[in-house]
Amino acid sequence: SVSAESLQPTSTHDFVKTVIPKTDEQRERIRAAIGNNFLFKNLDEEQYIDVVNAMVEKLVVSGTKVIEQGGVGDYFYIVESGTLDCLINGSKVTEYTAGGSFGELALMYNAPRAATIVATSDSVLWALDRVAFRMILMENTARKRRMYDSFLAEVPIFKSLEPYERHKIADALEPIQFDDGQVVIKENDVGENFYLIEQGNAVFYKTAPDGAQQEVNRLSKGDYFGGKSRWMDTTLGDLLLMSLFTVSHLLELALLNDRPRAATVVADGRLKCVTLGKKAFTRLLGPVMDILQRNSENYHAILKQANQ
Ligand code: 1OR
Repeated sequence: SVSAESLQPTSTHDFVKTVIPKTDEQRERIRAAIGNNFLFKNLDEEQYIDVVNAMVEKLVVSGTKVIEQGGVGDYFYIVESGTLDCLINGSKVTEYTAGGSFGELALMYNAPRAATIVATSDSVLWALDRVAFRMILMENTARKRRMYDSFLAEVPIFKSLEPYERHKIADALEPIQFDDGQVVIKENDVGENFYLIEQGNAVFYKTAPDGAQQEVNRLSKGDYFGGKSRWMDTTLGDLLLMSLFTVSHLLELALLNDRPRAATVVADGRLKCVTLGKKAFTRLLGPVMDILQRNSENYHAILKQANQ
């Protein structure tokens, strides 16, 4: 089981900063690899430099076991290029491509490795040692996962996710707040974000033929919006219908069907949301597909919502 104690960050004075010399070209490649990863989003400049200094480049050939389930945690990995499979008890549960990361759990909880990670093509990885990970990345990651876990567990589309899958979504969420009367999205605008309401109320208005603003809906905690009018209806609706879709097909479809926002959304009182960008949502579609297959009751509920 997971003890709170294991989440105590390594204290600063125990920590001798690792500096592994790098060429400018390597630094640039690290920048590109971690630029696509949510866990690195909120680093200040010093933390960023510490991360880059501590990273070790690992070239692995296809077939290499990077992590073995049950083993001891030493490194956290970010994928620069290549592909890797993640297996639990011999069954594939997910895969990683450029910008993906894995191996944080054993470092966070002092637990055995929860899965095996094997390269399915020659890959370039950047590895961050246990001490640097705990020192720089762990606190933010753990806080965010804790903060959003019970909330995400109550949101219909995420309800039947495994806790670990919800943690990955928590990693990708960005908080955003609005004051009373502030416009969150505007009818006919083109926007990319999907919003989940964490606290407060949002009112939806549509412009009537005579130009008047008519209230058409009101949403509160746990409800979501923003995706429906533009790309999420496509992704969810079509995805649900064709579960064999690949992510790239979905993306194509979503882009072809780009539509402006269908309503204006205004904060009614203070409104706290978390937002998920299109890129993040797309990356998280894999698990969403699985959930839908796993839970056909949810499937129909979502389909209904998507078609409303
Ligand atoms: P680790 O340090 O335990 C294996 O080393 C890594 O596999 C683990 O950290 C995660 O980064 C990654 N459950 C646990 N670990 C997972 C999972 C996972 N997926 C990837 N890893 N589940 C699969 C979710 C799609 C949950 C299965 C119940």
